[in-house]
Amino acid sequence: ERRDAVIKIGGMTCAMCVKTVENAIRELPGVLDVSVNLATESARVSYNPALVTIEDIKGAVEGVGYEFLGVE
Ligand code: 9UX
Repeated sequence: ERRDAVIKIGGMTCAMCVKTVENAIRELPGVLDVSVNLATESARVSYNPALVTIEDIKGAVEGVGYEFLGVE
């Protein structure tokens, strides 16, 4: 199964922040694709919900020092 979610992320101010968040989310087993947008302070994530949850993604975002502001 493949599911798409847009999550709001706080605290990103530069392109390196974007890459840090993208890499943290991409590392999670079950994440199929991720694209972080600085202008909209959001990430679009495609994932297999049998393998990874929004809570896991929240943990990855917070683990690298950014804020998880919810699912759009
Ligand atoms: Mo984006 Mo953080 O620079 O030091 S990675 S502001």
